Amino acid sequence: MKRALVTGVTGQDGYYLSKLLLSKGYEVYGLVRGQNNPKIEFLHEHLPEVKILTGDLLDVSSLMRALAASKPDEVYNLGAISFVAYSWENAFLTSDVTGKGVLNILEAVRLYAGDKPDSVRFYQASSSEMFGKVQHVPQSESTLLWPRSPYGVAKVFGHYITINYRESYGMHASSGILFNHESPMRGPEFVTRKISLAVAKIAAGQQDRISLGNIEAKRDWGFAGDYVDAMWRMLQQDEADDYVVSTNETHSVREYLEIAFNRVGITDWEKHVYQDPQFFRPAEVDLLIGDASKAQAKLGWKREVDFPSLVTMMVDADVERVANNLV
Ligand code: NAP
Ligand code: F7E
Repeated sequence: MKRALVTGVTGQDGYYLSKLLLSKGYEVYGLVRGQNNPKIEFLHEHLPEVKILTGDLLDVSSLMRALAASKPDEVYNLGAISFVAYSWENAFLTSDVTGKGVLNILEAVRLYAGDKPDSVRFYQASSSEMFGKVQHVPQSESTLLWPRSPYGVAKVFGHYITINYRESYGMHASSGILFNHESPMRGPEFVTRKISLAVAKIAAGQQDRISLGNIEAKRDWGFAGDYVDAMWRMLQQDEADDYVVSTNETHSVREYLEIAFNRVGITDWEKHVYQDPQFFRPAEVDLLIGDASKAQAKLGWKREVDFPSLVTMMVDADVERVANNLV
């Protein structure tokens, strides 16, 4: 039985990855931060087989303890401050957690692995936000990075320190440059879930409008359940490497709105949408579209869920939650 340690287990991807690893027979350990994290209850209820370890990416000794307790074959570093808008207001914290946190866990794994540096396989959750002001369309593993937010800058550090540990110490450390991926488990601060939740409430007569920022922004949106499979595939390769994971399509927030409102039978949706300056960003990433041909060819990965199905899945899940008073 293989053993995996997952940081960020209380997040969207932590949920889908843990489910995938459990279905493959792994013993899964999840790192949870804080002395009384309310999300532990969710884990107990929905992922009872996950063994919870406490620790924080800011605290190397807690990471060493988590490694000693879990004795992992694979470490998936999903933990991060991941909300881009928040990263401008909390740039130091974001740099520490999303950037230096990667060094902390890499160093902990290196020390734990001792004279067998490649005995623990490591996955780093890199991001398409590193492409920022895109220098090439579509973006691939070799596209120049030009981050546009403190979050993006921190991810660039995490990305290169992962490559550096691979090259310096021979660690089996891979980096997945994942484009936006969403699901009904997405946090409500992200635009897709903010919209699906609002649409469900508007349809139920509980809310009249939604305030948004730049609805012309374009993203390459996929389904989180498909993307965690790519993470796992990366760590099954003989050689560690870096891979772009994306759908190779781009859609605007406006298109997302259109499909989401149509799903609940609202066609004159524009009257429900207001633009609010507080949701505009100091520097925007206008367009993201990935080229995942390397992941498709080398990992045999492909996405299963297309954009309209993703929007529909998210709206339907929130309609059901609203009907059952769960949100
Ligand atoms: P998420 O839902 O925001 O989850 C982030 C996780 O990080 C949470 O479990 C959070 O714990 C944990 N965390 C925050 N600070 C921490 C700390 N100091 N020590 C340990 N854990 C900490 O993010 P996600 O969407 O699942 O994304 C997973 C990873 O992929 C992140 O690194 C994100 O930056 C990256 N990524 C995401 C996307 C995407 O579209 N979803 C795309 C590219 C890359 P709490 O629950 O306690 O806050
Ligand atoms: O914004 C625009 C916003 O916050 C998407 C994270 O998982 O993916 C995510 O980062 C777009 C942006 O995600 C609102 O300006 C308009 O252009 O859902 P988001 P993100 O910033 O793309 C990457 C790959 C990650 O790595 C990150 O961790 O939507 N937008 N109006 C809005 N965005 C939000 N949140 N709220 C609005 O009201």
